[in-house]
Amino acid sequence: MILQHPHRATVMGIVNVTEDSFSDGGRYLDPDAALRHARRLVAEGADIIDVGGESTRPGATRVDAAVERERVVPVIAALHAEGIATSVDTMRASVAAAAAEAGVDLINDVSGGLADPEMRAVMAETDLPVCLMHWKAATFGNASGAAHAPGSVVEDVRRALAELTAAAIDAGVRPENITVDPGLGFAKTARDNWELLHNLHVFTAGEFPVLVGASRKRFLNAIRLARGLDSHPDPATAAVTAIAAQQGAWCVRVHDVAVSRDAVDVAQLWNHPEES
Ligand code: PMM
Repeated sequence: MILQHPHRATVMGIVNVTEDSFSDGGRYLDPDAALRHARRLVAEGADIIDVGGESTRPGATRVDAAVERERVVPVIAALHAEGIATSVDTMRASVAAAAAEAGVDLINDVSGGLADPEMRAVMAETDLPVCLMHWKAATFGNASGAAHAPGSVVEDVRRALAELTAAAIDAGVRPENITVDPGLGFAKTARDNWELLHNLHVFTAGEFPVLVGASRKRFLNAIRLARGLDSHPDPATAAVTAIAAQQGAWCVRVHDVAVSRDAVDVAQLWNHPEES
């Protein structure tokens, strides 16, 4: 399941069933709206839909576990019934376990298994693919703040991901189920995010498939804002997608699937003209 296509990056479409996510908060809080949006993303070329019930944007506060579960489980169950692959974007073991019952295909934990002491056990018991994201935070309340000394972010993240993957394996997660994510925008400066992308090869050369989540993040919006233009980050996201796919990223997590699906298809054919 992790490798959807041997020569094309996987496209993960985002459905945030939240009030306040980075860019689509409040739009899909109603399960029917979330489902309609997910189906549209699949029609546009998404391979998997990432369903989240809790925002991590700077300034966000955590929601109750029960609220988070009630937001994501019905959407995951309905998509599963339609044969659509899903991931659950959660830091809570109980939500991940409920999502697994509902048929989820991947557990995406932005804390990399650190926020909830039970999470790694659930990852191991469900035997699902997992995404372990890097986020250096004391409380995992929200993604504000910068946590890296200048020039150290690539090595910081590389080392931290090595620790997260080792801890998951110690807890019984099979290495074949593990994917990693440098955590763009999570307690990182714009420079940190660009350093991580500049050094993406450091991560893609590692043992685990790499997910890149740059979509609509502030450091991308900044490109247009610096030119005095309104923020419209999806073409910039698609550019990141194309380069990340070209450099061997396993997956891109994006809001606007259509442009990023074009970008991964371009990267695929660029590398494998025989597949045209
Ligand atoms: N970013 C957000 C939420 N979940 N998961 C992974 N694996 N990687 C990310 O970069 C990531 C994530 C925040 O973005 P959103 O609020 O727009 O969903």
